[in-house]
Amino acid sequence: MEAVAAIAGLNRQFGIAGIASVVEGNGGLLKVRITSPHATGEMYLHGAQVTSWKPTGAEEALFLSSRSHFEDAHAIRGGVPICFPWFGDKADDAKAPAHGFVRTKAWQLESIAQAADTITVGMFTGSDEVTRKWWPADFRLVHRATFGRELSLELMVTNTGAKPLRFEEALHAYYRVGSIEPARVQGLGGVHYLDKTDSNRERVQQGDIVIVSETDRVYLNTEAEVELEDPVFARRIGVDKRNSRTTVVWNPWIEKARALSDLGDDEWRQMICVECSNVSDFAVTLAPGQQHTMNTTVRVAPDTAS
Ligand code: TA6
Repeated sequence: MEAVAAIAGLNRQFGIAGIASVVEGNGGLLKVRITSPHATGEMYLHGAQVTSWKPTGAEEALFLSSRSHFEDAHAIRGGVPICFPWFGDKADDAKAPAHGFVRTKAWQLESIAQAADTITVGMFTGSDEVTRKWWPADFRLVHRATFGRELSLELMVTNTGAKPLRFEEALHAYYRVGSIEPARVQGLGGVHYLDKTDSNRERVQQGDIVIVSETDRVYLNTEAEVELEDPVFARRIGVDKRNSRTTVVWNPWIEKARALSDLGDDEWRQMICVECSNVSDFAVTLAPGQQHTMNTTVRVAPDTAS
């Protein structure tokens, strides 16, 4: 009964008839469902996580694991999880949750706005007694997702405390591919990267990225737009970004995929993560009251060449 009342209340306040509504999603978690002439999409309040974007006339662009958890304590495996305020393991606390704590937090709906061809959904969260246990700092986060022919995401961080704030962040996007083996990531040739499968050894990318084994790399000091070429789906996914100095590329391949309980054994073939981020030496520092916004825009285009 409570969920029904909460949903009704949120739809009265934010719903747009026939276009955007709050509904009960997997595991009873609430999500905003978008059905516009230009795209359909979904965004959960759990982690302010976009889990679907499908431009009209195109295939779903985001990968979502068939084995994902949809529970308070777990991150959703797929879509675009938000990593904040650290990336990967917390350097000084092995017990801390990987990729920070906001991807398992219940965010609040801030706004749903309709413009000519787009729908923008805004959600927010901030520091509280739980977050301060892991990270003694005060902050406010706003995540806005704009659904249309393109998908645009912006993550805005405000230092609401009295001390400088230093954090890492990533929009940990999972893109859906027809098959990973013939796929290629273009745009990072010549860029230095840290190879997390080889003790973070620093290397230089030679040409396109082709996935032939577990791949877990942090590309450094790059604001380059990348293109994901997917011959099986005969499409290209373009990802550009602003205020982001690192790009993470990840595919777990066979063994790592088997070790992940919330990923189907064979699903590594259908996904690749390309993550606009500010991690490692490119973590962001904000003075009290200061704000930082990282943006990414995703486009899907048929690949006439393949
Ligand atoms: O973004 C790549 C990465 O940091 C990998 O090291 C891998 O662990 C992946 O994220 C997934 O992390 P998760 O905590 O969601 O299992």
